[in-house]
Amino acid sequence: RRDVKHSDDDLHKGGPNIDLPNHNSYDSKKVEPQFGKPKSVLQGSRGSDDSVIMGPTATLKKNTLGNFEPVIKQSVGPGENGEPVFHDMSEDREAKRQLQQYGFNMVVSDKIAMNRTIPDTRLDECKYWHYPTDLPSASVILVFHNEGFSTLVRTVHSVINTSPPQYLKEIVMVDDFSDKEHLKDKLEEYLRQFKGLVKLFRNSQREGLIRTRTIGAQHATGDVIIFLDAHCECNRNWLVPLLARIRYNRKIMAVPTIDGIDFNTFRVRPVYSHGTHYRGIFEWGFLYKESEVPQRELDRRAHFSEPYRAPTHAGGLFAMDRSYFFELGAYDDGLLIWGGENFELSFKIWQCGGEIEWVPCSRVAHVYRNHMPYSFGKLDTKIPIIQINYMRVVEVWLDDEYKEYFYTREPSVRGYDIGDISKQLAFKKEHKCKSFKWFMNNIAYEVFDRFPPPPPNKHWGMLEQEGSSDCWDAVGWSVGRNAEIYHCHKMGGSQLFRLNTKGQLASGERCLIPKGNHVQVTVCPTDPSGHWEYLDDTKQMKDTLSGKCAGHDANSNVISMLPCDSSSKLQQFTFTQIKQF
Ligand code: UD2
Ligand code: MN
Repeated sequence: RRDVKHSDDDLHKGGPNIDLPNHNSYDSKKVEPQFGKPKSVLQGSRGSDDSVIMGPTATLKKNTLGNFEPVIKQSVGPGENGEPVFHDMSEDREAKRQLQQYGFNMVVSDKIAMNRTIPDTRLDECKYWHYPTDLPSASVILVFHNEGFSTLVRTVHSVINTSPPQYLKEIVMVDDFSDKEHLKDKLEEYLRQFKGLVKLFRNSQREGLIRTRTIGAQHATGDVIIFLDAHCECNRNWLVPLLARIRYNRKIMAVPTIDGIDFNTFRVRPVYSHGTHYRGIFEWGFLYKESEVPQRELDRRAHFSEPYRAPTHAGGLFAMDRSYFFELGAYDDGLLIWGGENFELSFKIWQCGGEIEWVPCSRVAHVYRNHMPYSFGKLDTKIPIIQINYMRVVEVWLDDEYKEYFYTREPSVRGYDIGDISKQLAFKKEHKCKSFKWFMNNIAYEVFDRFPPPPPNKHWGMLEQEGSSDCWDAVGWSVGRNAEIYHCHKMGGSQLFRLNTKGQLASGERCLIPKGNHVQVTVCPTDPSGHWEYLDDTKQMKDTLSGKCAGHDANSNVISMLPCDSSSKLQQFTFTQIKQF
């Protein structure tokens, strides 16, 4: 067991509001650590699945003397402590305009101090961890495309204010070909105050966030790279717990817990209530999901606030050893603009010998936009680029049986030309990476409980009404709404349906279920079955439970459940497969 030492030399001056760490002013009587009895022996012992659990990265002590706990000086002002801020009535038009442009309310953001404090959302126990001081240095990488000014530079301030300077080597900013005026000279001038600690690079063409991150990593010089979105605020002592995990094992990707910043009020709120841990998983269309950490994983640890392993992560915020990132080939450079890169890196890490850990004591808040404000540029693809990205990941990292689950969930993209993946396949072979089955059985084992393998599709396509150009529509997949009938737009989306061999009718990740006299859009039940039957000869959609058939209400957009009448054109529908390419 390595000796954990700490010295007062590590003291440094933090930003205007936050001193990191102040060893002497802590009142230890105020908060008592919750020392649970360790459930199992820590420090490199072997768990039941024969893997090494938790390493000597930190020790839990009864005081915070000598660890990295900051003392926060509370300021007064709009948004302090993460309180919500509102704009005046007179600013309403401008606020709406900015919301439209950035996906968040820049009028409100502009009112909030660059160094505002946010609430400590960590578990109490987090204050008492003592970390080693011989930690790797970090380069924080911020890639951005047409971001708002105050949110972008507040991210920079926040990183500096909350990071012990001896570990923050630099902040690497990469501008992904923005065209907003405030991101040009004004930004460069603003960044001068940081005297070289913040480095700015610019792409000469739009690369998308994925390639831009790799570019940022190439410019970085720290031992560890940490990616953050360009609209984040870091919480107390967020950096050290991440670095400590990588110091213990350089093949660990360490992921902070992401709290939410409201896009309208910039209120900061913890993402989860205390007492439950979540981790990143996926469903078979590769929509990212978070789910309670299985007990089996929790039991590998001794203390509730310790890191735990996770199958994947949201994408934006994580720390990795820089050279390990490049040993893995960085991101697949065939991935376009946005989406799926989290799965690519995650599967590659797990299948090729690394680990992903979520670190509950490291928390960073992120503004979730209300909509995506930017376009994907002029890419000439016939299916959505996100699907192309998913297909690249699926074709490289999934075994055949699992690939089939994806194409069952997304039947209309099967066969699309996704470009060259030979480099990725060669990497997988050379590094003797494990199978997806291994990953599913050992790491992502709750995925099958939440999202069982989808039975094959019996029919899929648009559900087109006979003799018309009208189609079933799951209207934006809004849960609780009734499905309706609209002009067939042939773009897939919520007009693309699948009927599986077990009678479940679905569109995307939503299901359609007869409810009263209508057909309701619902969250799919875990069991992928239902009561729909498609009658090939009469072209009717029948509910075998009620014996009724679906029909277009002649005078409205409504789909009704009616007594079956095979002669009525209003009850005749065909599944028309959509070829988007
Ligand atoms: C989530 C991730 C994001 C990324 C994405 C999937 C979190 C909190 N966010 O979406 O990091 O993994 O899923 O790919 O996990 N940007 C560019 N060039 C572009 C587009 C975006 O540099 O062409 C920048 C953008 O300014 C921002 C970052 O990339 O700093 C992430 O973009 P986002 O905030 O729009 O993505 P988000 O949070 O919806
Ligand atoms: Mn974001």
